[in-house]
Amino acid sequence: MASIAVCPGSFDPVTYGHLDIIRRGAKVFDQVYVVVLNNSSKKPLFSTEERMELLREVTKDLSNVIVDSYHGLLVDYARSKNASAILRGLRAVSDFEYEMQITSMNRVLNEQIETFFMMTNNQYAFLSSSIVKEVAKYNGNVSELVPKIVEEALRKKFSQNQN
Ligand code: COD
Repeated sequence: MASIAVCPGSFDPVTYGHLDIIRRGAKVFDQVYVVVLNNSSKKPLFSTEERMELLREVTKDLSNVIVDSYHGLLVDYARSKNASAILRGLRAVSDFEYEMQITSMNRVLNEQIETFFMMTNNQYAFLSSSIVKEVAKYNGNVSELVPKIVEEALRKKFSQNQN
């Protein structure tokens, strides 16, 4: 039976930290659905379509990765794809409390789906979409943090927002 995982997130926008987790996940699972979901505590800068487009572009060399989006509960999406795993990344102790909360909630909602955590690559331990947006907003250099296409999308987005 094929192992199917869902890698959920806001991906607003995708960073090298996300990409590292997706790439490593794609080596472990037969199929990985990278799904853009709504995190009700965040107000996204990029539309769902824009986030998906960037994700598609930066994962195009990974034949077992499918980019998707969903409005609803993650566990419902996972069930609809016959996924048995949720893949998440962990950066620091500060991530732990939040991850424990959503993992426990997801288990209450569907106890058939296991959550797997991958430790961040040390290189990306400090990296988040929020930090990238903060730096890009003030014209800082984000070339080490995100792929070129994301860097360009950020530049475009912030120059539009200034007009
Ligand atoms: N290194 C390693 N991992 C990283 C890094 C990094 N530098 N940066 C981010 N990550 C990991 C995160 O830890 C996370 O696992 C993943 O990448 C995505 O991160 P984000 O920040 O883009 O996504 P989140 O945390 O905002 O995603 C939250 C969800 C959208 C998944 C969540 O809100 C959700 O499931 N929403 C749908 C509604 C639902 O089902 N709610 C019930 C659960 S409470």
